[in-house]
Amino acid sequence: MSVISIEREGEIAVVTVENPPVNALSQSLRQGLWEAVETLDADPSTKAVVLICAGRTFIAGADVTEFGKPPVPPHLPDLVERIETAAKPWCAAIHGSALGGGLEVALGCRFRVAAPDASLGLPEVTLGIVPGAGGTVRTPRMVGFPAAVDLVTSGKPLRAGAAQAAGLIDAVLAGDLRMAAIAFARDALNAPLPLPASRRPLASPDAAFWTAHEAALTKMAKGAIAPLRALACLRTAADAPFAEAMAFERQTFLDLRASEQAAALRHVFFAERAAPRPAALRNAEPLPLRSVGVIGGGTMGAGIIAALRQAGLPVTLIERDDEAVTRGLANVSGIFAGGVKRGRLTEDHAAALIAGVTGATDYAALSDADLVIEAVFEDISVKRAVFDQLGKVCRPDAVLATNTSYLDPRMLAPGLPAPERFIGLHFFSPANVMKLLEIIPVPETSARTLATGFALARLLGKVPVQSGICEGFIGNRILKRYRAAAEALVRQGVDIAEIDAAMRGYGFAMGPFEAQDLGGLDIAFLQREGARSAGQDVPETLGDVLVRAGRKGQKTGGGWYDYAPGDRKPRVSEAVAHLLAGQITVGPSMTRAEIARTLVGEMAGEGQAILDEGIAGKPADIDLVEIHGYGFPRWRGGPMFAVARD
Ligand code: 3H9
Repeated sequence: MSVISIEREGEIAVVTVENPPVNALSQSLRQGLWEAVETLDADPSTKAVVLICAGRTFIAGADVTEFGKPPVPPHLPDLVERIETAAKPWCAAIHGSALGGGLEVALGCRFRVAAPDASLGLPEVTLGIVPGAGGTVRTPRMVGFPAAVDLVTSGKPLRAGAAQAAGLIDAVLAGDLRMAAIAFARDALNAPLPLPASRRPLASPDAAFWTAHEAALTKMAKGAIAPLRALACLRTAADAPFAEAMAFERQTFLDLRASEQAAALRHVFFAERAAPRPAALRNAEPLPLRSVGVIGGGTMGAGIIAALRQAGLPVTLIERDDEAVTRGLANVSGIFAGGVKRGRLTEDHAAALIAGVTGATDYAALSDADLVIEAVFEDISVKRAVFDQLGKVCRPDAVLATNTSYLDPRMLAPGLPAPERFIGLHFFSPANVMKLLEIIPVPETSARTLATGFALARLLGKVPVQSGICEGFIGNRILKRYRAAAEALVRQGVDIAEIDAAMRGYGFAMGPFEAQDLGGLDIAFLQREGARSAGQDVPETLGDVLVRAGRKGQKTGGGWYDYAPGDRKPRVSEAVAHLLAGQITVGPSMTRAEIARTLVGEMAGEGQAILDEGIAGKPADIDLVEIHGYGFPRWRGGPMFAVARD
């Protein structure tokens, strides 16, 4: 089947691309488009060409599956140039997403029009590469350098309206895009043609512009190379003639395409796309989700409610008394108010979001909920009491979920009628921000309930990973080993600050000790104490020594570090050195690279144990957990990927 078809509407030819699922620029599509240009150039009855796509989107980019292979002609930069120099003007009619190579093809067209909900962008840096077909050279000629730098180095797309305001497209067209684009092209023939993108004049910024962007990007990229290389391409586009800038961009693209970082980011790209739809659930029909109940309006419950509301679901919050309901609703409002303050939400939108939350103290308010998520205190008897109530009031087909992070879900709902609808849904705090959702079936959980968990993740835009049952599930179990390994290094005489610096150097936003100071050392301490009082043999950790001395982290003015009042900057602590002195035996010194390699190796070691025990299904799941729940640098591909490539 041909990926290209051509139809005639009078003097306008319509070239339709049909290369499912996302019209990626495979070799056959590039070839097909090339031949379409040739055919239409030779056709005297055609005066202009509309390029449009079938299916859910415009061309979503180069075909990422071809990236591991040698490039086969026609190469994309040549195709874009061929379209740009066609004898007839081409007009890209964009719906869905015009991304990467898709936008580059559109930039080769003389005109670009888009449906109101279309988005346009150059996400190449998120794949560890730079645009490779003129994206860094043509874009600034259309929108100027400040906007081009944002588009190219952030990888974030623009919606059609913003793209038009920036000058990236000529018009936003409502209604039937094909008909509107044909009318647009016909009209355009009545006026002189605009210059092609490659021939438009440029306003080059001064050196200070580049220095400022370079400094900001170096800080933000935390070791990722593509954003800075993309900036270098843009700078070349400012300083060099068009052809030279194109050659520089192409070489950078080819170099990066073969890089470790690009391989890691491709691994994450495909893992993320596979995660929401596990093959094992292909035939399982999820329960439709129309309304959700949340038990508990504390930090976690409020975050979950905010996430549900942002996905458009009405939510009922249950708390134990009116005062707690008011507090819970205030917590949710606080999250939306934060969104307004940061400019992410309008006042009206925030008001509509909070209006969709109903507070209640009577569980009967959940009698028609499709899904209820319990987010109360981590205590078996408190949680059991919740599921006891839910078993009485909820529909027998309603899915009932626990958000426990450490308790064994099998212990939480004994005697629940229809236990096949019970499941663990482990959100990460703040639940409206963090992308990870661990999904934990118990032995009774049905495929339909499990599929509902995955459907919820898709609705919320989360990255779901199925976990078996073990202490801490996948993520917190690896975290425990990571922290223990970091403490082991301290016991061998490695400086706390050196370990944190090593992990920051590796690409984490924070090292393990800074992160504990921020989150508080007491939660894990209390868990260990709980296990000790239940008779388990839990050796004393260095963290325990600090908590017993009143050092619970930033909130007490000190943890692994000291903090000056009102200042979050960690300062090396004499007091900690003194407290831990008896536990440290100075061993051989380690470089930062050795420290990072040791700790990532420990994470991967725990990941392997988790795989061997069947707790996780595949290494990529562990990588997703670490990247989306624990700040593992995305461009390293996750601990399993990184260690396998080491
Ligand atoms: C580039 O263009 C470089 C150029 O500058 C230079 C070249 C010289 N290739 O996400 P979904 C598959 S770099 C191959 O679930 P949605 C995906 O794996 C590229 N396959 O759909 C999945 O497969 P399956 C720049 C791709 O509706 C299926 O399509 N472009 C590609 O939620 C559906 O994907 C990008 O980075 C691809 N490029 O979202 C765009 N893209 O069904 C990346 C997707 O077997 N793509 N697939 O699991 C996206 O952002 C989203 O897919 C999109 C649709 C928004 C388009």
